[in-house]
Amino acid sequence: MAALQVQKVDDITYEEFMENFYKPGIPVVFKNASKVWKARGLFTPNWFRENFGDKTIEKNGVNYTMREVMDLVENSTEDKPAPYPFIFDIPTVLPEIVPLVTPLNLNYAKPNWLESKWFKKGYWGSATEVFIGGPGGKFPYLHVDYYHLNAWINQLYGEKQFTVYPRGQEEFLYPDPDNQWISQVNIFEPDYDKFPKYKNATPIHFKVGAGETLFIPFGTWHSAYSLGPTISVAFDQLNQKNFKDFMKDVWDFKNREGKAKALALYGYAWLAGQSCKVSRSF
Ligand SMILES: O=C(O)CCC(=O)C(=O)O
Ligand SMILES: [Fe+2]
Repeated sequence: MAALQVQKVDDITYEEFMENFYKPGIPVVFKNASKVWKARGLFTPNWFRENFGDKTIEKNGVNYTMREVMDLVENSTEDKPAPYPFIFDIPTVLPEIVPLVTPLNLNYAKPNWLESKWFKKGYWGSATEVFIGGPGGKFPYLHVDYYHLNAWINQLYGEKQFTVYPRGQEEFLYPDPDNQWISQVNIFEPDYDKFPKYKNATPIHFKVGAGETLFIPFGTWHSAYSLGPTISVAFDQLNQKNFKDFMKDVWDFKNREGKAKALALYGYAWLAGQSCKVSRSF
């Protein structure tokens, strides 16, 4: 029987996390995991304005400064929402905050081969990013994350509503035939004439507040809705458990760019995975 709610846990051990959530692939919210980050309690719209006000970001073809982004999300309303999400890539755009989100793994998201030198950040669908949004901001589609990576979403300011679906509901969710990772259903306003089987889907809605961390196991369909001005830090995880599915995606994605390229990159990723497995340091 699929879980119809997402549990919130406080101070569980790493072993408990692995047994009860990681291995069976069950989403969970940690109430306190990010207490090991200096970012917790520190990240606010004003803190970003004061420290990084001039950093710029492009969204839908428009350039914004951090200051403008914060003004937009603080003035956003459900009726007239600011664009969502604004994303700042941490390693390239905000490297100064890396020490504030260390250890990235929170002592739970390990092993993480994406932290090894073999899997350079920004490739293979992996990213470590700051997400900024305002009330009414909706993630544009229901989806599973590319490359079958696990996602870790750390809510550091404000509250977001997440929606996840128990595994095995693909047939109710109408993945786009050209892009299997994205659902054709607008879950915020489902068109049941077009997507009648969506009636059988059992979305699980829950809120994730400041200081909380959501673990989304690979292959879990999900989406998000910003309930107020929000700041979160998201990162991905890869290891032995999702490596086989990851490799299949590497093949499928890279094959679109030609067989020779796919072979070379597949070979590289396979070797990188073996190195991580053997070194056991991630
Ligand atoms: O926090 C959110 O808006 C969800 C982000 C997400 O699911 C993604 O970037 O893949
Ligand atoms: Fe996602």
